[in-house]
Amino acid sequence: MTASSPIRTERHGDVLVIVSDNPPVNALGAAVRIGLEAAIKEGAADQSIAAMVIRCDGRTFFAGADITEFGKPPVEPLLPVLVDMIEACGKPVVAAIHGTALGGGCEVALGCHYRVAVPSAKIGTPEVKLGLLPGAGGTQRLPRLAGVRLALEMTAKGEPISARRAQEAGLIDRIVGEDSLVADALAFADEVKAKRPIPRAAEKTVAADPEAVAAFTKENARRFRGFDAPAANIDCVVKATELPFAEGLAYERQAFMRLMTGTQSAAQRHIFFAERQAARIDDVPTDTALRPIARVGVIGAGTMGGGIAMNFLSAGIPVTIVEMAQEALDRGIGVIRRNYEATAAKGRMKPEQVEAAMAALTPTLDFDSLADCDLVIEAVYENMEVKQEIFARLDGIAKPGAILASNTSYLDIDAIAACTKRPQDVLGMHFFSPANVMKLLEVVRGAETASDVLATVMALAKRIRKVAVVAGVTYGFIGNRMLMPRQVEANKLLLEGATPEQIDRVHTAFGMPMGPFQMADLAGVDIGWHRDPSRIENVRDALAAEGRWGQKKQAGFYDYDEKRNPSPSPRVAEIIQEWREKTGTPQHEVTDEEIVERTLYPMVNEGALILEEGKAQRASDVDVVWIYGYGWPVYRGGPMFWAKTEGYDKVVAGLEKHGFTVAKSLRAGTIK
Ligand code: 3H9
Repeated sequence: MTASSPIRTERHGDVLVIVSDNPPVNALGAAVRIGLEAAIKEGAADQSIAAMVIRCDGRTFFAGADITEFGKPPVEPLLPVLVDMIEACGKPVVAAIHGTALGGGCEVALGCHYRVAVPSAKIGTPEVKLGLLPGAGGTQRLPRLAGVRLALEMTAKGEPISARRAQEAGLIDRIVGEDSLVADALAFADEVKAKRPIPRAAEKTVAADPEAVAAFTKENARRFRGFDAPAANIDCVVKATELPFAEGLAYERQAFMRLMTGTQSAAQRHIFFAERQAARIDDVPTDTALRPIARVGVIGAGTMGGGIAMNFLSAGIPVTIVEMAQEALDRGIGVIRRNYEATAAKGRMKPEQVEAAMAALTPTLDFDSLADCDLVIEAVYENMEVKQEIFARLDGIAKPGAILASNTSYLDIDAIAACTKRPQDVLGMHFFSPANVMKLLEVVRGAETASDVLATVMALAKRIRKVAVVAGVTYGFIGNRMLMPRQVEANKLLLEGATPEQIDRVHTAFGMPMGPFQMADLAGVDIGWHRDPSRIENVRDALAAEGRWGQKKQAGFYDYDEKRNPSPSPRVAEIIQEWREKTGTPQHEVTDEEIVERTLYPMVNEGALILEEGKAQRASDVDVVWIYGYGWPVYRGGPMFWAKTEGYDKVVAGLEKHGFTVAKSLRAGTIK
C-alpha cells in the first residue's frame, strides 16, 4: 500500500487489523478497494497471521460503493470480485461494524466470515433507493444468511436494520461494547481463528419461499409503483433460492448493470446528490457563524402552525405557540397531542417521548411571550396586511438578533420585512402541508436577509430533518410558481374537450401521487374562492358556488363515497359543458400527449425562468422542491432532470406547438 492509501494494516499478535480511513463515510472507491485487496493478500500470505479484522476509522463502517464513480470507466478490483476474494480467504476474516454498514459496505461484511457490531450500528442495502440492487453479491448472500423474507425487506425496501435485529436474523455474530469495538473484535477473532470449517455465506443454501415472495410483492405494490428496481431486487433474491451461488452472482451482475445504465437509477442518483447540494448556499461561506436557536416561537396554532411546532418539538427544541383566542389555542394543542398519540399508537414513538414533546410546548395568548424566542415563525392565514401588522408588532418585542420568519406560500417577503426595523433578520420559511410530515422547506431569502440568518435556518432545517432549498422572492417561490401554469393549462384543457379524469390519469400514470383536479379536491375547491355566488367566472367558481368544495363535502371535481373513493361526476360534466358553450371554446380531441405537453412542459419552462431570474440557485434545487414538496416521481429525477432525459429539443418543440413563449435557457439547453 502506498503512503497515501486510505487502507492501513495493524498487527495485534497473530491478528491483522485492516483499517479504512476514507472520510466522510468510507465509501468503497477505487483506492479503498485496491488497499483492501492488498491487505487481504498480505494477511493471507503471512504465516504469522491467523485471522483478520476489517474495520473503519471515522464515523462509520463502509457506507457503500462510491456513487460518484458510477457511470465512469470501472477500476479494478471491482467490488464483487473483492468481496468474493475476502470470502475465499483461507483465514477467518471478521468485520467490525460501527455506524452504518450500507450497500457495498454491507456486502463486504457479508463476504467476511464473521461480523461483530456495536449496539448502535445499522446494516442495510439501500441501493434500491438509488434505483439499483446490491451488486456485490448482496442479493445472493443476504437470503442465504438471513432468509428470503428479511432479504426481500432489506433489498427491495432499502431500510437499514438495527444491530440487534441483524443479530436475531443471523447476520451479526456478536454485539460488542459500544466503546470497545476494536478490543472486542480482536477478542472475537482470537476465539474463532482456529475454528474450521470457516463459515461462508456462498456455501449455504436457502429454500424457496414463493408464498413470502407473493405476499411481500402484494403488500408493497403501492410503494413500488412505477419503480424498476424493487422488482429486480425481488427477482434476484428469488434466484438465490433457485440457482447455484456462482450463477446467482452472474444473474445479479447482469441485473445490476441493466439498472445502472437505465434512466431511473440516473434520476435517483441525481436526487441523492441534489438533496445534499441543496443545503449549500452559493455565496455564503460554509464556516459562517450561526445564531443559536434554543427556543422557537410559532404564531398561529392552526393546521400549519401546529404542524410547524411539531417539527421543533420532535427535535427537542422548545416551542412557544401563540393564538388569539383560548378556544383556537386549545384546539391546536389538542391536534398536536392527537398527532403524537397516533404516532405512538403505531409504535413509532414511546409514550414518554409524547409527553416530553408536549412538555416542551408553551401555549399562550400573550404575544409578548415571544420575546425570549430565537426564531419566530408566523403561520397565520395568507393576507399581506395581517402579516405586516404581525411583523411590525413582532419587531417591537422580539429580542435583538432573533430571526423572524413568515410561512407565507406566495407573498413578498421584502414587503413583510419592510414593516420591521430589522429586515436583515427576516426571511420566509415555507413549510408544506402537513408540515410535520412533508420533507420540503423552501427558505425564502429576502433582498436584505443577512447571510448568517440564512445559514442558521438552513442548518436548523437539517436539525428538524427537512430538506431545505433556498428560493428568491417571487410569487409562489419555486414550487407554487411552477404549479400555476400547470393549473391554467389544465383548466383550459377541460374547456377544449378533456375531462378531469383524463388529465388526472395522465399525471398519475406519469407517477405523480395525484393529478391537478384530485389535488384541488383534496386541498379544497373553495380555496381562493371569493365567496360571492354572483361572481362565477370559471368552472372552479361554479363548483365552489354549488358547495362542491372537494373531498370534505364528498363532492368536487369528482363525486366521493363515504370512504372517499372518487368517481366521475355527471354534474361536473354538465358544468364543464355549460362553460364550453358559454365561452364558445372550440372542441378537439385532447390526446394524452397534448396533456403532457401542455401541463408538464410549461412547468419545466417556468422552472427555467425561475433559474434565469436567479430565484433558485440551481436546476437540481428545483428538482428537490418537486420531489419532496409535491411527490414528483423520484425515478424521473424532478422536472428539470426529466426535461433533460426527454431531450430539451423535444420539450421546446412541444411548447412551441402550443404557442408558449420558451425560456431562453431551455431553448439554448444551458439550464444549470
Ligand atoms: C452500492 O453500494 C452499490 C453496490 O451494491 C454494488 C457495487 C458494484 N458514495 O449523507 P451525508 C457523501 S450503492 C459517495 O450528508 P450523513 C455525500 O454525498 C451505495 N459519496 O451524511 C456527502 O458528501 P458532501 C449504497 C457518498 O451522516 C457526504 O458523503 N449506499 C456516499 O447524513 C456525507 O453524506 C448508500 O446508498 C457514497 N456511497 O449520512 C448509502 N455516501 O458532504 C448512501 C455518502 O460532499 N449514503 N456520500 O455533500 C447515506 O445514506 C448517507 O450518506 C449516510 C451518512 C447514512 C452514510
